[in-house]
Amino acid sequence: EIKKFVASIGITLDRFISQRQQEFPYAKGELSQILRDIGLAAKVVNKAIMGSGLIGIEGPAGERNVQGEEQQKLDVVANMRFIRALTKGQEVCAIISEEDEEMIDTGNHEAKYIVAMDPLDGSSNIDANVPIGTIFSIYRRKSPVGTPPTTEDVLQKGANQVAGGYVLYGSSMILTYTTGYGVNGFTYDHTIGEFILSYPNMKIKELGSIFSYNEGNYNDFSEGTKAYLTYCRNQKYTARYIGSLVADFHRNLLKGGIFFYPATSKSPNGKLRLLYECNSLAFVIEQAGGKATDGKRRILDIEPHDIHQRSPLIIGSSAMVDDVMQFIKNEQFH
Ligand code: P6P
Repeated sequence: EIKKFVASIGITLDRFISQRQQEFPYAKGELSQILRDIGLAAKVVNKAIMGSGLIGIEGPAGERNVQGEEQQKLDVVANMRFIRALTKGQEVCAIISEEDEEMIDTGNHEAKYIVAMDPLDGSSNIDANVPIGTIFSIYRRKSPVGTPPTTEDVLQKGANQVAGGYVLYGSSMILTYTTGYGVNGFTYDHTIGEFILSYPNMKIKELGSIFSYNEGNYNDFSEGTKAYLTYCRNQKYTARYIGSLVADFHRNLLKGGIFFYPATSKSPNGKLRLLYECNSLAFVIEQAGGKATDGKRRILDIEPHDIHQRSPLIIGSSAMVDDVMQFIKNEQFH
């Protein structure tokens, strides 16, 4: 076992995907190609991020994206890079991006897959040199191959994902994804320009001791949520919040913990996006043995009605998510 484990550590992303081909019985390499396209775009985006301080692309681009948020130049660069890589890879017929109001028809109408992505989440942190991330989900299209993609193709619940994951651009670049057969993390090795398997078969602790939320929203929280936060303090848990979803999520996945972004007065439906933030991370966390809910329902069961809809998100160690849900339930009886 040890020998196999040690041998598996040095494997590249490409080799890993090829070896795991049997996970996609119906695909003849298309899904593998999309994962490779994502890895390629991530390398290009990482290079842009590493150099952004020098070539002045970390400042606001002056435009605003569909969310009305100041669009940082790197957002634009990342969005364009992922769209270009996925379009050229020819395996994706439509893309949903946080940066684009409408669904993007790639023109690859023979392609069988859809990608929903946040090309660069946490971009307001870029100029503070805080880790940022790309979040993605991959679905099989519903409409017939050879026809233009439809809204029905992109408004699918998270449980339909064939793959989901994220890229973390931090002290190192890490690509973590699942295809429904466990979670694997790859660290980028600059010396050879490859992602190397560094976190095989990731599992989150059933009970962690980190809790992550924006304290500034505390007064907006429900009594049940507040009661749970008091419980965390009484348990002497550690409060950790970076304000960059992928960085907070990845730390909790590795160390055990819970992240939540409930509905607030400013974001009555929650702040995070269902299609390309909550669903992707919910798929990963469930495959790693954790849970993800909006406070009422399993995230992956939510039927989307709009490509940019938001959702409250409670995600992390299963025992901690169960505890929050218990506190929320108890609140209903008081
Ligand atoms: P707040 C970053 O802008 C982001 O979309 C996520 O990466 C992060 O988790 C969240 O917003 C932080 O939001 O309201 O706490 O600043």
